Amino acid sequence: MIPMQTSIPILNSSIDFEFAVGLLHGAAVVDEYRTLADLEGVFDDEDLRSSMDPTILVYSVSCVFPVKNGKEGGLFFGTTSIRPGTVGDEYFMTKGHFHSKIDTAEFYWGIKGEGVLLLMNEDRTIRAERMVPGSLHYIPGRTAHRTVNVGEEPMIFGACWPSDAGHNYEKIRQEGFSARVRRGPHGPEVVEV
Ligand code: PAN
Ligand code: ZN
Repeated sequence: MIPMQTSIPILNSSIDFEFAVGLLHGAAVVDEYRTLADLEGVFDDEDLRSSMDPTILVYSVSCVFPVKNGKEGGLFFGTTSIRPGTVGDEYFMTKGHFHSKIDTAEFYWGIKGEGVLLLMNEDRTIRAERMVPGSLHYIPGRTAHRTVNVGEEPMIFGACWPSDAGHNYEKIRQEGFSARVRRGPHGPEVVEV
């Protein structure tokens, strides 16, 4: 099969997007990496996390920012790859955030692997959506979002969000999510806390 590839001319340089695998290539692509060292307080068993190899990669994000951060009316685009793994029985996951401009929404879609998307309202009611290749997820405004890799391979998903959304990590750092995703005897379990 010929891989689907799209070229987006952007900021006077071209970006190639390999849709089937979510890979972005080009001078304007910004890559960020989150290792266990960057995830203090994210997992329930903080003592275990801090005793593990801090260089272990948990997830990476490749983004394109066609307009200035904070500008109204533009869109940002990124793919996230969460490696397989656990801290104790809790699966590797993203930090998670509300958007700073809290009413702004976002689309996610599954590209590879198996995941769980946790969606939490401001009143801390939570729901979970299963992420698989081809699944589509609308994250409404005022909703914190975190993704969890519950499979044995990297879990890759795409995201598109408004360029003025911003990321509020602080509220989640202080209050956490009201559910955790753990490896249970019969597979992943979403456990309310
Ligand atoms: C995504 C996330 C990405 C990494 O692009 O930023 O998956 O998750 P954290 O930002 O929570 O570390 C997104 O939701 N953008 O708004
Ligand atoms: Zn977001």
